[in-house]
Amino acid sequence: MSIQQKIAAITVPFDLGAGRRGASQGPKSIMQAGLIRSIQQMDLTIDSITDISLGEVTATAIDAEQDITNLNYLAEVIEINTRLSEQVSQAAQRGDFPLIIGGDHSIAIGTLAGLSSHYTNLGVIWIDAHSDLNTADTSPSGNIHGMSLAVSLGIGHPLLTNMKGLQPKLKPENIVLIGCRSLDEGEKKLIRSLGIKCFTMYDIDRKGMAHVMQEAIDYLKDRTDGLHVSYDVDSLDPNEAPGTGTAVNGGLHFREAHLAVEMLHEAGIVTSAEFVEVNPLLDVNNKTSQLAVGLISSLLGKQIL
Ligand code: 5AB
Ligand code: MN
Ligand code: MN
Ligand code: MN
Repeated sequence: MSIQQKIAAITVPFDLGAGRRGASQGPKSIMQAGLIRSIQQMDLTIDSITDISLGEVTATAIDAEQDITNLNYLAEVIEINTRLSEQVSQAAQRGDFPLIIGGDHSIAIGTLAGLSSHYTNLGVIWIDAHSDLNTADTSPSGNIHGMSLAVSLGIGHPLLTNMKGLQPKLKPENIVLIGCRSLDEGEKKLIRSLGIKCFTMYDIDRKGMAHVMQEAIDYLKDRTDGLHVSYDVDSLDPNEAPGTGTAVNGGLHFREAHLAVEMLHEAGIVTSAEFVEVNPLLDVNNKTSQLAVGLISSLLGKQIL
């Protein structure tokens, strides 16, 4: 983001895309951990804070659909994401920096739908233990938070992929995955067949986070005209981020997780971001909410010295 740019914070207290409840309390907990104070200390301006809540779900279009197996809470996921996509699109239109606070990762569907029409080559850095590239056919759970990146590529149920018309929202060559260590078979096939750039935990161990991030930045900076950071806190090791619903061992350490966003800030190419999957019900002493505040602040330019 540029220093003159204003932040449009959008909170999404939604967790029906996940298998366990609790991520809906993420935004409140992250706010209580001092997000706004931390942003203001950096002399950045918050233009607006908009809360997207789930209204009454009138599932008529979906009731008429026959083929909705293995898509848990499809109507609710569509409803929340449709609302979110409107707000994100308006923020981007105003020239603000959209900062989305989840909520489970299914909300990336609405974020990316809202961003896509503002860019011809939107890039995405997806920092996550998972790749969220399942479809109803490949998902072991039916939970839509494990499908959001596939949906944004135009792969999935039409009621999800058609959101805001234009589709697909992303091109596979404009995506970089970072931190993967739990991929389902269908996801592995898709990553290989589409040639999606993927830095697994093996690559991070082998090359180091600084090297991986530099490669990711160099790869994306020339081919994209906007860059969205989609940060799932389960990318971190469960010792660092216990408050998340789908924790996987062998994740990013505290400094690696921060270095990633520090380098993204320094590169000056990030145009929007979302932080998702904080579940305060599973947290220990608010550790994960505090971590999220630190990561968001670093992405927005907080420096150690
Ligand atoms: B998260 C799993 N691949 O599809 C599935 O946390 C987990 O947004 C998905 O990355 C985790 O259910 C989704 C097994
Ligand atoms: Mn995820
Ligand atoms: Mn994940
Ligand atoms: Mn998760």
